[in-house]
Order: sequence, then C-alpha cells, then structure tokens
Amino acid sequence: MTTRALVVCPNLVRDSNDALRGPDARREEAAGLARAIDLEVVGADSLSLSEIRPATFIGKGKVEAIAARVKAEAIDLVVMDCPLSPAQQRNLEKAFGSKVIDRTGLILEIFGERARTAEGALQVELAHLKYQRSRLVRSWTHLERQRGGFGFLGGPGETQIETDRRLIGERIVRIERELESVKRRRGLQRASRSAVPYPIVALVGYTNAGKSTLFNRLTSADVMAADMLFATLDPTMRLIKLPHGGQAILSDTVGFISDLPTTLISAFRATLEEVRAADVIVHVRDISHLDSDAQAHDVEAILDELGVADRADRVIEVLNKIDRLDAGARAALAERQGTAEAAPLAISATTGEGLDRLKAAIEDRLARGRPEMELTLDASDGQGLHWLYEHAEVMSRRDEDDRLRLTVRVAPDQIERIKRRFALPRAVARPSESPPADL
Ligand SMILES: Nc1nc2c(ncn2[C@@H]2O[C@H](COP(=O)(O)OP(=O)(O)O)[C@@H](O)[C@H]2O)c(=O)[nH]1
Ligand SMILES: [Mg+2]
Repeated sequence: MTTRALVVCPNLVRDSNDALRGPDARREEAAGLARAIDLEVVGADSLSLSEIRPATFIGKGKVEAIAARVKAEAIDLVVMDCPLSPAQQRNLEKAFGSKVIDRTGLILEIFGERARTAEGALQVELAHLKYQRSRLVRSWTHLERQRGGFGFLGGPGETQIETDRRLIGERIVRIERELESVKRRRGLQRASRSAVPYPIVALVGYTNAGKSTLFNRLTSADVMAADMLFATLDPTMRLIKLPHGGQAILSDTVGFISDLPTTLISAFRATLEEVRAADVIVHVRDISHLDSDAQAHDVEAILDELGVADRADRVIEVLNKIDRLDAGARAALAERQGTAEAAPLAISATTGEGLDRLKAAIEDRLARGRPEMELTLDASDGQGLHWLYEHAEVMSRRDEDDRLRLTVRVAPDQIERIKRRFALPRAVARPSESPPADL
C-alpha cells in the first residue's frame, strides 16, 4: 500500500531574498526527500507567508485550501517542509483530517531507514526520541508500523502519555550509554569490515543529485546471483561488474540536505559513518543545479570532518545531469575534460552518457596499489585460466602456439596464491608506483 503525500513548502516573504535556495529548489528538495522514503508524492506546492501563525504555522485560508485538497485527492499525509511545534502539528492534523509530518520528522524517517552501522542506528534513534519527547502524541505511527521504525509508544491516553514520557527518558539514558560503548568498539568493527570479499564504492552527494538513479543504472545492467544476497539484506548495496571483470559493492548513501536541523547533525554524520570505510567515494553533483558549487563545498567539508583525509586519492567527482545543460555549457565541460587530467567526469544517469568512463575510473582507482603481473600459461591450462578470470583482472591476453601470455592486475591478498600457482610471475613496473620489492 502506498502512502499518498502532499508536500507543502511555506516560504516566509522576508526570507525570500535568499537567492541561493529559491522556492523551486526547496520544493524539489522536499519532494525528493519524501520520495526517498517511498511516499507517493501527489503534489508539491510552495506557499508564501507574511508571518508565522502560532496555532497552525500557515494562515487560515491556506489551511482550508489544503484541507479541501486532502479530501478531494485522498491524501494520507501532508509533509510540511518547516519546523512545526507539537501543537501546530496536532492542530494541522485536525484541520486537514490527515497525518502531518514536519521537516525534522521526515528527515528522521530517512535516516532511520538508512542507518547501517550500529552507531548510526543508535544516533538516529536518540535524535528520534529527543524529538518525540516534546511531542505528547505520536503523530505519525502509521509509517512506523509499516516499516518497523521506532513504534514503541502506546495509545494516546493521558496516563499513557506520562508513561511514554518516562519510558522515553529511560530509553534515552540507555541509548546514550550504549553509544559510548559502540564508539569504543568502533575500531573492532572496522577491522571486521575487511571480511567483505569485495571493495566498497560509496555514492555520496546532495539529495536529488541523482545518486539513486545512478545506482540503479549502474547495477541494473548486470543482475547476478550474488546480488540476491545483498538485495535481501539491504536494497541500497549491490554488486557491480567493472570493465576488466573486477567486482565491487556499490552503496547508495543518505543524501545531504540543505539547512539540516542542528538537532540532526550527529545522526547524519553517524549515518555516513560507512563512507569512512569505503575504498572509493563517488561524489555525485547535480551540475544543472543553481547551487551546485555551494553544495559541493558542503559535501567536501563533511567528508573532511568524517576523516576522509585522503580525499584526492579516494574521491571521484562526477558532474551529473549534463543532459539538462545547453549546448554551450556542455561544450565548455567537454573541453575541460579533454585538457585537465583530474577534471570531474561529466555524466547523465538518465541517458547513460559517460557511465562507461565512470566505471573505468572506479576500476582505476581501486587498482591503485594493485600490482600488474605478466604470466605465461600452458595453452592446455584451462583451469588456471579460469581461475585467473575469476580472481584477477585480466588486462591483456596474447595467444602464442602452445602458450598464453597474460597481463593481470591482482589484489594484494591474492599475490601469494598467484606466485604459488603460476611459476615466477613478473611484475610490470607501472609509472605511478613501484611494484612490491619481492616480485
Ligand atoms: N535530467 C536528468 N535528471 C536526472 C538525472 N539523474 C537523476 N535525475 C533526476 O533527479 C531526481 C533525483 O534523482 P535521485 O536519483 O532520486 O537523487 P538522489 O536523491 O541523489 O538519490 C529524479 O527526478 C531523477 O529522475 C540525469 O542525469 N538527468
Ligand atoms: Mg536517493
């Protein structure tokens, strides 16, 4: 069952000279956030407000107009893209005859769905509890039931509310204690990450930059049996095949959000904790967005804070939505690509343009630190050849009478096996680095 949602973005007239984030951009973002938790967005409207009404945030006429629309279009949920007090939320629910969720509540839902590490999940729950503590009645229990969120609260009776408050308080204390111990264990968790048999490539970027579209596009091409495993565990992690047969897990992360409520900052960082462990980070930018440069700056600042100090080594910058640029802008980008070595890759997740180059760039980045080896095999060694295709990247292959000459790129943990299995491989010096001394 889908939830039909109407997104309402109130803009205060006195704030409207905020040139960077115009009403259209804000509305797009809010609708994107709603879609991120699988709401069916029936409409997204901007409203201009001359002042905030204490009882309902927006004015009476607007409340009535929305109520009429809720009724006519069978809307289940109104997303108010603003901070609502608990009383305003309740009053609006009554007036609209639907559930109401505010910006903080919406973002919490997204984080709750995306938190992957123990610390991330705890931070999100903590933020959620603090947010709820001030609210007498759970206003949005439907979503929680649907997806098993934090729905631990009982009915809305007054004594129940008191009990709930006490329970929330106790739970907050417990979670804070647990967080401390999780932070202490963090080092251990990271060590166990290396048990994952594939390198991890994380997509990061602002919400609406096109991360999920790119994720789907990159992963839908090769549907593999191994995917099923990841698909059931987590729909935002899937295996991709790289041009030379290498594989990696692609991970779609929670998006950056402009004007993130300050109460949610710790939860957001913890949700991105996984990025720290990624082997390659693809920073997806919406190059057609007016605010593109400021957004990129925000993303880079957070990556720095997360401790991705080796940004230049691990991050691939990608300019998405080039199909939306006019011919002149595209030509300028193409020229930059041709001249600068480290120029960001221009792509379109929608049309698929540039994705082959992106895959090659991911593969190149993963291969840094992987030596290339030249091997000679007996032409009859079909099993050996098969093993190499499975466990290494075969960069080139030459068939000579009774022998095969191969150049392969090898993960560090496979070097010893290859040396044992295939006599005396020769490492090929690569211009960017020297091969390990013992090869
Ligand atoms: N024109 C165009 N639209 C795109 C492109 N990539 C994504 N979009 C659109 O941008 C919106 C947000 O995309 P989504 O993948 O959900 O962004 P995310 O929030 O970063 O995951 C959707 O409406 C997409 O259809 C692209 O390359 N070109
Ligand atoms: Mg997304």
